[in-house]
Amino acid sequence: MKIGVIKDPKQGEARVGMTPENVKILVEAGNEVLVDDNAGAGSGFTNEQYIEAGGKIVDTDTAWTAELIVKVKEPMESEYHYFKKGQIIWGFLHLAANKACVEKMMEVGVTALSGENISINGVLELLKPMSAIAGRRAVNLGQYYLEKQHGGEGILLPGIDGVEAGTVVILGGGNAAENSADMAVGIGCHVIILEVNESRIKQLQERYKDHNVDVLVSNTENLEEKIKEADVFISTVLIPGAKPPKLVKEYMVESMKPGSVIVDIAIDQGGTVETIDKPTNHADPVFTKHGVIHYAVPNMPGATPRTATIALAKGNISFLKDVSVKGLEAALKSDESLVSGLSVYNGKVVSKALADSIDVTY
Ligand code: PYR
Repeated sequence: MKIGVIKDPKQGEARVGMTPENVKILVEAGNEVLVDDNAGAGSGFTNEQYIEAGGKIVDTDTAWTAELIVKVKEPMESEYHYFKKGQIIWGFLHLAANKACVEKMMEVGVTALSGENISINGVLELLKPMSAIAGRRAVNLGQYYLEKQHGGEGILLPGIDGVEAGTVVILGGGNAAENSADMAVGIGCHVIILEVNESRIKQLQERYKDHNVDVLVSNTENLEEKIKEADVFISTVLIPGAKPPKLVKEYMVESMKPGSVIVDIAIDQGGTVETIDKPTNHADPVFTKHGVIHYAVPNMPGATPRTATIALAKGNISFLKDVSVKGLEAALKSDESLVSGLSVYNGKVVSKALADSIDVTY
């Protein structure tokens, strides 16, 4: 199969969907791999390394002629004209937040494989390392924007002897949340986690029992109460394949401390905070509303591309190999996990969560 590795045009996106090592695996399996010029540069992989691995360096137009397109993020509007019938597009596509892209995919008849929805034994294995990066970065970003010169409250999150530490409130108790909590605990913050699932609450309570962490049931009352205590508020709510609800209402944001910081990790799926109308980007990542700094960048791991590319390439290679060697239909028949990532099939939306989120035919 002809595979195209695209240099992702999303602002601040320096990751790439394939390392030279993965190109070698796919070439040895009988594929032709077209690598967009300098696609790996942002992640520290040179054209020469891809050539040595058996790839061909081409321009963007040529890379997009491939049957299997490997991206990092959803196609941008500037890329829609490349779509062709029967093409397979792979990436962290977050289509529930990208209706225009889905409509174009339906019109042209492409297939979309959304890596973030791939579930292996109930675990979103490909999303997991990216959530970990976003979760860890969220605490660092919180600290950065809390500084006075960045418009923040002017507090040092870990505190110092005799002066109390800051409070990090985390909405949701999944993988991103756990990574944020680990970071916040590691630097000595007071952490509050709001989670809906009872057995998960118990797990988190056990995990953090020796630390300054409160794990509480996530409901409106607790959210209203605890958001007021937050120096940094991190939203990690995820409903696979779907838009999450706007749980954080404007009046809750208004009740927050002036100069506190919101990091909405959930913004890639549409966001959970009423005061965030649209995503920001790495070049202009924050805005202030009601005195609260909002960070809403949807591709947070794009800022640490070396780490993130190595992790995502480790996750996607077995799927890309299967699709390219067996063909899409056979690969889907033999692997339920791959099916969980299928959002659009030859122009038809096949994910109910996606169809419901953006109101298209299922
Ligand atoms: C990202 O890493 O940007 C995803 O969308 C998962």
